[in-house]
Amino acid sequence: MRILSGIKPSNVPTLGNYLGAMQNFVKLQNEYKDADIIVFVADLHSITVPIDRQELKKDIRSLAALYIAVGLDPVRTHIFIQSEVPCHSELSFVLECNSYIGEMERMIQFKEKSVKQGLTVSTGLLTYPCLMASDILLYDANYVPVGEDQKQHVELTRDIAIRFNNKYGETFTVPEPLIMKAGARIMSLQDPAHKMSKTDPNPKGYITLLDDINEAKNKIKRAVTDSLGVVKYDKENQGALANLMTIYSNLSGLSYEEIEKKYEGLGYKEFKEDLAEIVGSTLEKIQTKYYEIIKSPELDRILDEGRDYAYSIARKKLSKVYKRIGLGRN
Ligand code: ATP
Ligand code: LTN
Repeated sequence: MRILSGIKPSNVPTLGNYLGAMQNFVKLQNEYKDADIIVFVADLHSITVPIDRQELKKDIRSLAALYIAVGLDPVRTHIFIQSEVPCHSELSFVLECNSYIGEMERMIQFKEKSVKQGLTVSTGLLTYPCLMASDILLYDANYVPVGEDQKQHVELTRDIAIRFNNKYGETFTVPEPLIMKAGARIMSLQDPAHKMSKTDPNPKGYITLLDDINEAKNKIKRAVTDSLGVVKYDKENQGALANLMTIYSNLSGLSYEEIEKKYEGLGYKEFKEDLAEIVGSTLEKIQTKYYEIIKSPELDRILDEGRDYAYSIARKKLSKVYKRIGLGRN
Protein backbone atom coordinates (compact mmCIF):
# COMPACT_ATOMS: atom_id res chain seq x y z
CA MET A 1 0.00 0.00 0.00
CA ARG A 2 1.30 3.42 -0.90
CA ILE A 3 0.38 6.81 0.59
CA LEU A 4 1.47 9.95 -1.26
CA SER A 5 1.01 13.68 -0.86
CA GLY A 6 2.63 17.03 -1.55
CA ILE A 7 2.49 20.69 -0.63
CA LYS A 8 3.30 23.75 -2.73
CA PRO A 9 6.34 25.70 -1.54
CA SER A 10 4.74 29.12 -1.81
CA ASN A 11 5.50 31.05 1.38
CA VAL A 12 5.99 29.27 4.68
CA PRO A 13 3.28 26.68 5.55
CA THR A 14 0.58 27.91 7.91
CA LEU A 15 -1.00 26.31 10.94
CA GLY A 16 -3.79 25.39 8.46
CA ASN A 17 -1.37 23.45 6.28
CA TYR A 18 0.06 21.82 9.40
CA LEU A 19 -3.29 20.71 10.84
CA GLY A 20 -4.98 19.97 7.50
CA ALA A 21 -2.10 18.16 5.86
CA MET A 22 1.35 17.83 7.47
CA GLN A 23 0.18 16.51 10.83
CA ASN A 24 -1.81 13.84 9.01
CA PHE A 25 1.23 12.72 7.03
CA VAL A 26 3.01 12.14 10.33
CA LYS A 27 0.05 10.28 11.86
CA LEU A 28 -0.23 8.03 8.81
CA GLN A 29 3.51 7.39 8.83
CA ASN A 30 3.35 6.29 12.46
CA GLU A 31 0.13 4.30 12.11
CA TYR A 32 0.69 2.40 8.86
CA LYS A 33 4.02 0.77 9.53
CA ASP A 34 3.88 -1.34 6.37
CA ALA A 35 2.86 1.43 3.99
CA ASP A 36 5.27 3.02 1.55
CA ILE A 37 5.07 6.76 2.17
CA ILE A 38 6.08 9.44 -0.31
CA VAL A 39 5.84 13.15 0.47
CA PHE A 40 7.15 15.75 -1.95
CA VAL A 41 7.69 19.48 -2.38
CA ALA A 42 5.34 20.44 -5.25
CA ASP A 43 7.53 23.21 -6.65
CA LEU A 44 6.15 23.03 -10.21
CA HIS A 45 2.74 23.82 -8.76
CA SER A 46 4.12 27.03 -7.27
CA ILE A 47 4.87 28.54 -10.69
CA THR A 48 1.22 28.41 -11.79
CA VAL A 49 0.94 31.89 -10.28
CA PRO A 50 3.56 34.66 -10.42
CA ILE A 51 6.30 33.97 -7.88
CA ASP A 52 9.65 35.54 -7.02
CA ARG A 53 12.63 33.36 -7.95
CA GLN A 54 14.59 33.95 -4.73
CA GLU A 55 11.53 33.35 -2.58
CA LEU A 56 10.78 30.10 -4.41
CA LYS A 57 14.35 28.80 -3.91
CA LYS A 58 14.16 29.56 -0.20
CA ASP A 59 10.66 28.11 0.25
CA ILE A 60 11.53 24.82 -1.48
CA ARG A 61 14.37 24.06 0.93
CA SER A 62 12.42 25.37 3.85
CA LEU A 63 9.40 23.13 3.17
CA ALA A 64 11.64 20.08 2.84
CA ALA A 65 13.19 20.88 6.24
CA LEU A 66 9.76 21.51 7.76
CA TYR A 67 8.56 18.08 6.69
CA ILE A 68 11.29 16.62 8.87
CA ALA A 69 10.78 19.20 11.64
CA VAL A 70 7.09 18.29 12.05
CA GLY A 71 7.97 14.62 12.47
CA LEU A 72 8.37 12.92 9.12
CA ASP A 73 11.12 10.36 9.54
CA PRO A 74 13.27 10.15 6.40
CA VAL A 75 13.97 6.50 7.15
CA ARG A 76 10.26 5.75 6.87
CA THR A 77 9.15 8.43 4.42
CA HIS A 78 10.69 9.29 1.07
CA ILE A 79 10.94 13.04 0.65
CA PHE A 80 11.79 14.67 -2.68
CA ILE A 81 11.45 17.79 -4.80
CA GLN A 82 8.97 17.41 -7.66
CA SER A 83 10.93 19.27 -10.38
CA GLU A 84 13.93 16.97 -9.82
CA VAL A 85 11.88 14.07 -11.21
CA PRO A 86 11.03 15.17 -14.78
CA CYS A 87 8.46 12.37 -15.26
CA HIS A 88 5.85 14.56 -13.52
CA SER A 89 5.84 17.14 -16.33
CA GLU A 90 6.12 14.43 -18.96
CA LEU A 91 3.09 12.47 -17.79
CA SER A 92 1.19 15.70 -17.26
CA PHE A 93 1.12 16.45 -20.99
CA VAL A 94 -0.18 12.96 -21.74
CA LEU A 95 -2.95 13.44 -19.19
CA GLU A 96 -3.80 16.86 -20.63
CA CYS A 97 -4.48 15.02 -23.87
CA ASN A 98 -6.76 12.62 -22.03
CA SER A 99 -8.88 15.15 -20.17
CA TYR A 100 -11.20 17.95 -21.18
CA ILE A 101 -10.95 21.73 -20.88
CA GLY A 102 -14.46 21.70 -19.36
CA GLU A 103 -13.19 19.49 -16.54
CA MET A 104 -10.37 21.89 -15.77
CA GLU A 105 -12.63 24.96 -15.87
CA ARG A 106 -14.99 23.33 -13.37
CA MET A 107 -12.35 23.18 -10.62
CA ILE A 108 -13.30 25.45 -7.75
CA GLN A 109 -9.71 26.39 -7.01
CA PHE A 110 -9.19 27.45 -10.65
CA LYS A 111 -12.33 29.56 -10.58
CA GLU A 112 -11.33 31.24 -7.32
CA LYS A 113 -7.73 31.88 -8.28
CA SER A 114 -8.53 33.06 -11.80
CA VAL A 115 -11.05 35.59 -10.51
CA LYS A 116 -8.36 36.94 -8.20
CA GLN A 117 -5.86 37.26 -11.06
CA GLY A 118 -8.02 38.66 -13.81
CA LEU A 119 -6.41 38.72 -17.25
CA THR A 120 -3.07 37.29 -16.25
CA VAL A 121 -4.19 33.71 -15.55
CA SER A 122 -1.55 31.30 -16.82
CA THR A 123 -2.36 28.22 -18.91
CA GLY A 124 -0.59 26.20 -16.22
CA LEU A 125 -3.14 27.27 -13.62
CA LEU A 126 -5.86 25.77 -15.80
CA THR A 127 -4.03 22.50 -16.51
CA TYR A 128 -2.64 22.18 -12.98
CA PRO A 129 -5.00 19.31 -12.01
CA CYS A 130 -3.32 17.19 -14.72
CA LEU A 131 0.05 17.83 -13.09
CA MET A 132 -1.43 16.87 -9.74
CA ALA A 133 -2.94 13.73 -11.32
CA SER A 134 0.53 12.86 -12.66
CA ASP A 135 2.05 13.32 -9.20
CA ILE A 136 -0.36 10.72 -7.90
CA LEU A 137 -0.70 8.27 -10.79
CA LEU A 138 3.04 7.92 -11.51
CA TYR A 139 3.39 6.16 -8.16
CA ASP A 140 0.21 4.07 -8.10
CA ALA A 141 -0.69 5.80 -4.84
CA ASN A 142 -3.62 4.15 -3.03
CA TYR A 143 -4.30 6.98 -0.60
CA VAL A 144 -3.78 10.72 -0.91
CA PRO A 145 -4.09 12.67 2.36
CA VAL A 146 -5.17 16.26 1.61
CA GLY A 147 -7.25 19.06 3.07
CA GLU A 148 -10.90 19.41 2.09
CA ASP A 149 -10.06 21.99 -0.61
CA GLN A 150 -8.03 19.45 -2.59
CA LYS A 151 -10.65 16.70 -2.63
CA GLN A 152 -12.03 17.79 -5.99
CA HIS A 153 -8.59 17.45 -7.60
CA VAL A 154 -8.16 13.92 -6.27
CA GLU A 155 -11.61 13.04 -7.58
CA LEU A 156 -10.65 14.37 -10.99
CA THR A 157 -7.49 12.25 -10.80
CA ARG A 158 -9.70 9.21 -10.25
CA ASP A 159 -11.81 10.09 -13.30
CA ILE A 160 -8.71 10.52 -15.47
CA ALA A 161 -7.23 7.22 -14.23
CA ILE A 162 -10.43 5.28 -14.89
CA ARG A 163 -10.81 6.83 -18.34
CA PHE A 164 -7.19 6.04 -19.24
CA ASN A 165 -7.47 2.45 -17.98
CA ASN A 166 -10.64 1.91 -20.02
CA LYS A 167 -9.10 3.34 -23.16
CA TYR A 168 -5.59 1.86 -23.03
CA GLY A 169 -5.87 -1.09 -20.62
CA GLU A 170 -5.13 -1.32 -16.88
CA THR A 171 -2.30 1.18 -16.27
CA PHE A 172 -2.99 3.26 -13.17
CA THR A 173 -4.14 2.50 -9.64
CA VAL A 174 -7.28 4.55 -8.89
CA PRO A 175 -6.45 6.59 -5.74
CA GLU A 176 -8.67 7.50 -2.79
CA PRO A 177 -8.55 10.92 -1.09
CA LEU A 178 -7.97 10.74 2.67
CA ILE A 179 -9.63 13.71 4.31
CA MET A 180 -9.08 13.79 8.04
CA LYS A 181 -12.17 15.39 9.52
CA ALA A 182 -10.90 17.43 12.45
CA GLY A 183 -8.68 20.20 11.25
CA ALA A 184 -9.62 19.57 7.63
CA ARG A 185 -10.31 23.25 7.13
CA ILE A 186 -8.78 25.82 9.45
CA MET A 187 -10.20 29.28 8.89
CA SER A 188 -8.60 32.74 8.94
CA LEU A 189 -8.09 34.19 12.43
CA GLN A 190 -9.59 37.45 11.19
CA ASP A 191 -12.43 36.14 9.05
CA PRO A 192 -13.94 32.73 9.83
CA ALA A 193 -15.67 32.68 6.43
CA HIS A 194 -12.34 32.24 4.63
CA LYS A 195 -9.78 29.47 4.98
CA MET A 196 -6.46 30.25 6.60
CA SER A 197 -4.19 30.90 3.63
CA LYS A 198 -0.53 31.81 3.38
CA THR A 199 -1.40 34.13 0.50
CA ASP A 200 -3.91 36.12 2.58
CA PRO A 201 -2.96 39.82 2.24
CA ASN A 202 -3.72 40.27 5.95
CA PRO A 203 -0.94 38.48 7.90
CA LYS A 204 -3.01 38.65 11.12
CA GLY A 205 -5.30 36.04 9.54
CA TYR A 206 -2.69 33.29 9.49
CA ILE A 207 0.15 31.88 11.57
CA THR A 208 3.09 30.32 9.76
CA LEU A 209 5.21 27.54 11.24
CA LEU A 210 8.21 29.88 11.26
CA ASP A 211 6.48 32.93 12.77
CA ASP A 212 8.17 34.55 15.72
CA ILE A 213 6.69 32.75 18.75
CA ASN A 214 5.49 35.90 20.51
CA GLU A 215 3.99 37.26 17.34
CA ALA A 216 2.13 33.99 16.81
CA LYS A 217 0.78 34.07 20.36
CA ASN A 218 -0.42 37.63 19.83
CA LYS A 219 -2.23 36.64 16.65
CA ILE A 220 -4.20 34.08 18.68
CA LYS A 221 -4.94 36.54 21.46
CA ARG A 222 -6.16 39.09 18.89
CA ALA A 223 -8.12 36.62 16.77
CA VAL A 224 -11.70 37.72 16.17
CA THR A 225 -14.30 36.00 18.35
CA ASP A 226 -18.04 36.21 18.54
CA SER A 227 -20.18 38.12 20.99
CA LEU A 228 -21.71 35.26 23.02
CA GLY A 229 -18.79 35.07 25.42
CA VAL A 230 -19.22 31.35 26.15
CA VAL A 231 -16.70 28.67 25.18
CA LYS A 232 -19.03 26.34 23.32
CA TYR A 233 -18.53 24.61 19.98
CA ASP A 234 -21.24 26.03 17.73
CA LYS A 235 -20.08 26.42 14.15
CA GLU A 236 -23.31 28.11 13.02
CA ASN A 237 -23.47 30.86 15.61
CA GLN A 238 -19.88 31.06 16.83
CA GLY A 239 -17.79 30.30 13.73
CA ALA A 240 -14.72 32.19 14.88
CA LEU A 241 -14.62 30.45 18.26
CA ALA A 242 -15.35 27.05 16.68
CA ASN A 243 -12.26 27.57 14.50
CA LEU A 244 -10.10 28.34 17.55
CA MET A 245 -11.54 25.30 19.32
CA THR A 246 -10.60 23.13 16.34
CA ILE A 247 -7.02 24.38 16.59
CA TYR A 248 -7.05 23.83 20.37
CA SER A 249 -8.48 20.33 20.07
CA ASN A 250 -6.01 19.26 17.39
CA LEU A 251 -2.96 20.52 19.21
CA SER A 252 -3.93 19.41 22.73
CA GLY A 253 -5.75 16.16 21.96
CA LEU A 254 -8.76 17.31 24.06
CA SER A 255 -12.24 16.84 22.59
CA TYR A 256 -14.63 19.77 22.15
CA GLU A 257 -16.63 18.61 25.17
CA GLU A 258 -13.51 18.45 27.31
CA ILE A 259 -12.55 21.97 26.24
CA GLU A 260 -16.08 23.26 26.97
CA LYS A 261 -15.90 21.74 30.46
CA LYS A 262 -12.48 23.18 31.12
CA TYR A 263 -13.67 26.73 30.36
CA GLU A 264 -17.14 26.51 31.88
CA GLY A 265 -17.90 29.80 33.61
CA LEU A 266 -14.79 31.40 32.14
CA GLY A 267 -14.68 33.81 29.21
CA TYR A 268 -12.80 33.85 25.92
CA LYS A 269 -9.78 35.52 27.51
CA GLU A 270 -8.56 32.48 29.49
CA PHE A 271 -9.31 30.20 26.59
CA LYS A 272 -7.33 32.33 24.15
CA GLU A 273 -4.42 32.76 26.54
CA ASP A 274 -4.11 28.99 26.97
CA LEU A 275 -4.46 28.42 23.24
CA ALA A 276 -1.72 31.00 22.61
CA GLU A 277 0.58 28.98 24.92
CA ILE A 278 -0.29 25.71 23.17
CA VAL A 279 0.36 27.20 19.73
CA GLY A 280 3.59 28.78 21.02
CA SER A 281 4.98 25.53 22.37
CA THR A 282 4.00 23.62 19.21
CA LEU A 283 5.86 26.16 17.08
CA GLU A 284 8.84 26.13 19.41
CA LYS A 285 9.26 22.36 19.05
CA ILE A 286 8.98 22.52 15.27
CA GLN A 287 11.36 25.47 14.96
CA THR A 288 14.08 23.92 17.14
CA LYS A 289 14.23 20.89 14.84
CA TYR A 290 13.89 23.06 11.75
CA TYR A 291 16.91 25.24 12.49
CA GLU A 292 18.98 22.11 13.17
CA ILE A 293 18.13 20.43 9.87
CA ILE A 294 18.02 23.43 7.51
CA LYS A 295 21.75 24.06 7.84
CA SER A 296 22.90 20.44 7.90
CA PRO A 297 24.20 18.48 4.86
CA GLU A 298 21.84 15.73 6.01
CA LEU A 299 18.98 17.52 4.27
CA ASP A 300 20.62 17.19 0.84
CA ARG A 301 21.37 13.55 1.46
CA ILE A 302 17.70 12.91 2.31
CA LEU A 303 16.50 14.79 -0.79
CA ASP A 304 18.96 12.91 -3.05
CA GLU A 305 17.74 9.57 -1.73
CA GLY A 306 14.11 10.64 -2.16
CA ARG A 307 14.69 11.84 -5.72
CA ASP A 308 16.42 8.59 -6.76
CA TYR A 309 13.71 6.45 -5.20
CA ALA A 310 10.92 8.47 -6.82
CA TYR A 311 12.65 8.52 -10.20
CA SER A 312 13.04 4.74 -10.30
CA ILE A 313 9.29 4.24 -9.80
CA ALA A 314 8.13 7.12 -12.00
CA ARG A 315 10.36 6.30 -14.97
CA LYS A 316 9.01 2.74 -15.16
CA LYS A 317 5.41 3.94 -15.04
CA LEU A 318 6.02 6.58 -17.70
CA SER A 319 7.58 4.00 -20.07
CA LYS A 320 4.52 1.83 -19.59
CA VAL A 321 2.24 4.77 -20.42
CA TYR A 322 4.20 5.69 -23.57
CA LYS A 323 4.04 2.04 -24.72
CA ARG A 324 0.31 1.82 -24.10
CA ILE A 325 -0.30 4.95 -26.16
CA GLY A 326 2.11 4.07 -28.97
CA LEU A 327 4.66 6.83 -28.41
CA GLY A 328 8.36 6.49 -29.26
CA ARG A 329 10.23 3.88 -31.24
CA ASN A 330 9.66 0.51 -29.56
P1 ATP B 1 -3.16 28.78 -0.95
O1 ATP B 1 -3.45 29.08 0.48
O2 ATP B 1 -2.12 29.64 -1.53
O3 ATP B 1 -4.38 28.61 -1.79
P2 ATP B 1 -2.83 26.13 -0.12
O4 ATP B 1 -2.27 26.35 1.24
O5 ATP B 1 -4.23 25.71 -0.28
O6 ATP B 1 -2.48 27.38 -0.99
P3 ATP B 1 -0.92 24.07 -0.43
O7 ATP B 1 0.12 24.80 0.27
O8 ATP B 1 -0.44 23.27 -1.55
O9 ATP B 1 -2.03 25.05 -0.92
O10 ATP B 1 -1.73 23.15 0.58
C1 ATP B 1 -1.13 22.06 1.14
C2 ATP B 1 -2.12 21.25 1.91
O11 ATP B 1 -2.61 22.01 3.00
C3 ATP B 1 -3.35 20.81 1.11
O12 ATP B 1 -3.63 19.47 1.41
C4 ATP B 1 -4.44 21.72 1.59
O13 ATP B 1 -5.69 21.12 1.50
C5 ATP B 1 -4.03 21.96 3.02
N1 ATP B 1 -4.53 23.23 3.51
C6 ATP B 1 -4.29 24.45 3.00
N2 ATP B 1 -4.91 25.41 3.71
C7 ATP B 1 -5.58 24.78 4.71
C8 ATP B 1 -6.42 25.20 5.79
N3 ATP B 1 -6.71 26.46 5.99
N4 ATP B 1 -6.93 24.28 6.62
C9 ATP B 1 -6.64 22.99 6.45
N5 ATP B 1 -5.86 22.51 5.46
C10 ATP B 1 -5.33 23.37 4.59
N1 LTN C 1 -2.34 20.76 -5.29
C1 LTN C 1 -2.02 20.56 -3.92
C2 LTN C 1 -0.61 20.16 -3.67
C3 LTN C 1 -0.32 18.94 -4.43
C4 LTN C 1 -0.68 17.59 -4.10
C5 LTN C 1 -0.21 16.81 -5.16
C6 LTN C 1 -1.34 17.01 -3.02
C7 LTN C 1 0.32 18.89 -5.62
N2 LTN C 1 0.40 17.60 -6.07
C8 LTN C 1 -0.40 15.42 -5.17
C9 LTN C 1 -1.53 15.63 -3.04
C10 LTN C 1 -1.07 14.85 -4.11
C11 LTN C 1 -2.32 21.86 -3.21
O1 LTN C 1 -2.32 22.87 -3.80
N3 LTN C 1 -2.58 21.79 -1.98
